[in-house]
Amino acid sequence: MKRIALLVAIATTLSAPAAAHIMLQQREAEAGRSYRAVLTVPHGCRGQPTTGITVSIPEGVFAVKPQPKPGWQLVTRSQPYQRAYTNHGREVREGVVEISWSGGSLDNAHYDEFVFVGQVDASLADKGTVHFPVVQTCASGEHRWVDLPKPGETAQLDQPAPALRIVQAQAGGGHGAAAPAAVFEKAGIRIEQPWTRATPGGARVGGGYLRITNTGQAADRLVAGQVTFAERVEIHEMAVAGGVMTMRNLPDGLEIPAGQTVELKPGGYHVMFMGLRQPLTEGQVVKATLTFARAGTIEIDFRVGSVGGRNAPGGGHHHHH
Ligand SMILES: [Cu+2]
Repeated sequence: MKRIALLVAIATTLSAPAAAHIMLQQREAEAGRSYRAVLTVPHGCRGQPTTGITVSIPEGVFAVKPQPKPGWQLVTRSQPYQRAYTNHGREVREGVVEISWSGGSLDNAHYDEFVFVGQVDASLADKGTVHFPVVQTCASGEHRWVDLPKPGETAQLDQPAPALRIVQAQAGGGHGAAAPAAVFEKAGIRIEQPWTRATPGGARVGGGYLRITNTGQAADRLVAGQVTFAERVEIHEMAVAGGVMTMRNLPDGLEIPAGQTVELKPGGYHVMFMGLRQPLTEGQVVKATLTFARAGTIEIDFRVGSVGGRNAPGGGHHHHH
């Protein structure tokens, strides 16, 4: 029994090129950056030529574009994403989730590559690894490279889905571990003192506060935000309706008139972190991306103050008790 298994293993090793599985050539990608995926197809199905490759794109890899291949028909399937992503300052809500190259013929003795590009969302850094299941169709039969590892399982999978490890992007420029900035500026928009509150255990939402000044000549508009620690970011207004203080989502965002400052503070305008994925603790600094209609995206840091705090932590107004 053991001996047969060994012989099979040797035979497989001899008959197949170095990598017998369909894989990604580059198996590591940086969160928040673009990624060029090269699927390597080293063999057909039990001697049969490959006639089709279909790959599924995992959530969080967005703005995907396949590279056409001469001799192969290219078909993509698009659908809404589970959430909105930001690409070069633009919100992306739907896109390609499946790519098929078909109608070609790749001989079992030959090797080829199938290429697409996409954006790896920053939030995938928390996931560690994402998978791109592939169905390889042949003249007769198919290989389904769709097996996913179960948590804690290290056994070799029969037909593993191509895996991509997501790593934190290397900070460019060598900033070191400097204290977080309190002022962020870009294209006529100045953001000062972003802060939020520590959340008591189990809280599902949190508010973000900051001061936005439009130093430009034209009105701008805060239209969206994105953070890794919550499912989505909304722009809210507190208002009294029928004698009751309520929060209202501003679907068109918040206008920042030219030359003016708009304050987002408790009891007024604020950004709302919906669906917190983790509690916020006092003293922490959390990253966010705000999107403006004109200025585009601006990366900022929110300092986390105390539960129920009324002012930005570590600055602004000091109260003496
Ligand atoms: Cu709110």
